Amino acid sequence: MSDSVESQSTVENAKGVLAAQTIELPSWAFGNSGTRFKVFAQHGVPRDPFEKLADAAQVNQYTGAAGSVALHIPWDKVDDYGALAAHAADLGIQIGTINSNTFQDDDYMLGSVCHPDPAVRRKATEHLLECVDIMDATGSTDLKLWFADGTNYPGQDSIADRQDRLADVLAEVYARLGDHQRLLLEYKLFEPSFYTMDVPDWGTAYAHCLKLGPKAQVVIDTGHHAPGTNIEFIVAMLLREGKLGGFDFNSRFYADDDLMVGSADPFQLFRIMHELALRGVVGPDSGIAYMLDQCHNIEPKIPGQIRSVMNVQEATAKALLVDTDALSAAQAAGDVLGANAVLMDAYNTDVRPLLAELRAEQGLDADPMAAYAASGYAEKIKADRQGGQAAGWGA
Ligand code: RM4
Ligand code: MN
Repeated sequence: MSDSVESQSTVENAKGVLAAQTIELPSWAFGNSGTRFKVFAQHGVPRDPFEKLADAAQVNQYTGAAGSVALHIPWDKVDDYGALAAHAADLGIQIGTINSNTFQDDDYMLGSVCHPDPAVRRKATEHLLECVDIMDATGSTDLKLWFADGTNYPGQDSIADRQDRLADVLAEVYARLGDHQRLLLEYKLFEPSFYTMDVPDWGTAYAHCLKLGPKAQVVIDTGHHAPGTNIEFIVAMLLREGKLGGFDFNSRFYADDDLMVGSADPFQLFRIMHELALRGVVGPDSGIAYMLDQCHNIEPKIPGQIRSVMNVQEATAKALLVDTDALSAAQAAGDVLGANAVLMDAYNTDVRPLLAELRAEQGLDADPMAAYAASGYAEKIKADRQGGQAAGWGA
């Protein structure tokens, strides 16, 4: 970084944006998880949603940037959601997005909201409406819908009819939303359905959201695309149309790997954050929900989440350091190499000292990973959480 006055103000601006940035954590990241081959149980994992929130609060304590937690229903079902929200507040965090789950019931073998049997569609719809009831109780504003629906074989069901069924259910759920609540529709290219997914891409999600109205927006899960997909283009398009509701951040090498965001392709994460930084929509007032959707199958979970938050912060910091005046000038002049160099200069900046400085200014430890490791919390939960049923993907 040069010492020029301009770059100093760029750095100060970046710090201001970074200080306000928040990244929502997924409750399920703290429970046991694995692949279809094996779930490796870890010691000290939470046994209920209250303990998941306690672990999430640790991530917030050391990063200062993770003040809310997304719930997954029914994995995080409790008798008293008001008590759960109060517990979150006691921990200095809050409950964020409510994620529905219509993929773990025998009835859903041929789909949920797109199922050919109206009784199954009704059951799925009731679940989605229940999720809105939970939002009312927790104060959550966002309902995130991801559907495993689809088909495995050509001819199995009517592609078009399934879209009609989907649209009907979405309309019913949309009508149930309060004024301050949103419906966020997530797409996924494939898996668990292999021939067609009913919401396979951003175009399908966008078309449904457009028809539903302003409270319906699209969620980009970074792991849900074909290899090589230009995700930042999708970001730019949805932003342009006012339909970008949020992100499920994670990394993928091959399919929906759910690895730590920024681990597989930090340059892709930077390119995504660049599109957002350019339009000034990185902060909590942007109306874009920045969430992680990850599973820590072999690494410890709390540090895995801390590292992920730091990875997002680093990509954001680099994006905020792009010299936008120089970039615009190079673009206007048709200076291909110059424009690319402006971007790469920012990407190649080591922003770790800047973030360490910011944390110190915020009263945080400059090194969140080391501070958490030294805190003794990991040892404490291993000792304390004896007995009971460890929470897991699906519980
Ligand atoms: C799905 C999708 C959803 C997530 C579930 C666990 O693939 O990404 O967002 O809630 O997995
Ligand atoms: Mn997701």
